[in-house]
Amino acid sequence: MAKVYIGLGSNIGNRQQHIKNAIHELKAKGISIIAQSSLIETDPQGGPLQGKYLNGVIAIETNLSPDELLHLTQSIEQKLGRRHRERNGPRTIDLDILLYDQVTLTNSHLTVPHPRMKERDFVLKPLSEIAPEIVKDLFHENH
Ligand code: PH2
Ligand code: MG
Ligand code: MG
Repeated sequence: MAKVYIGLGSNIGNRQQHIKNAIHELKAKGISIIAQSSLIETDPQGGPLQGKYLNGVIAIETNLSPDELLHLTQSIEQKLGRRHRERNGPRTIDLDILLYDQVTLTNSHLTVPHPRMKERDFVLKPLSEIAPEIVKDLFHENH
């Protein structure tokens, strides 16, 4: 089983409900949720003028490959009504694969670890709540 950290974000409609629904959908697909951060309200970073986000991070265990998991998270985003694909624009629900075990990979759809996670307090804060050692290690890669 791979241990995977997923970032959750929403800034349209009932943000908390969208995040709850996303977690529900993951469980319904056989994904075990092993840790869940609190949800924090954050100012939008980048993109157009848009509303505040609710953000959180979960840890899951899965036998899905990174690409299979990406396929699942994208299908959940669609099912929960995500339509707008504007870069950094407002979204009903965003599910980002942050870390997948120790895997590093880049293909045409996916880069792991998430390339911008280290610059994003809205990821680091909830991640440090459930995995403080990982956040420490992210900034001490040479040790
Ligand atoms: N996601 C983005 C762009 N900007 N800002 C906040 N606060 N939270 C997000 O989840 C977020 C963002 C692109 O996915
Ligand atoms: Mg994102
Ligand atoms: Mg995304």
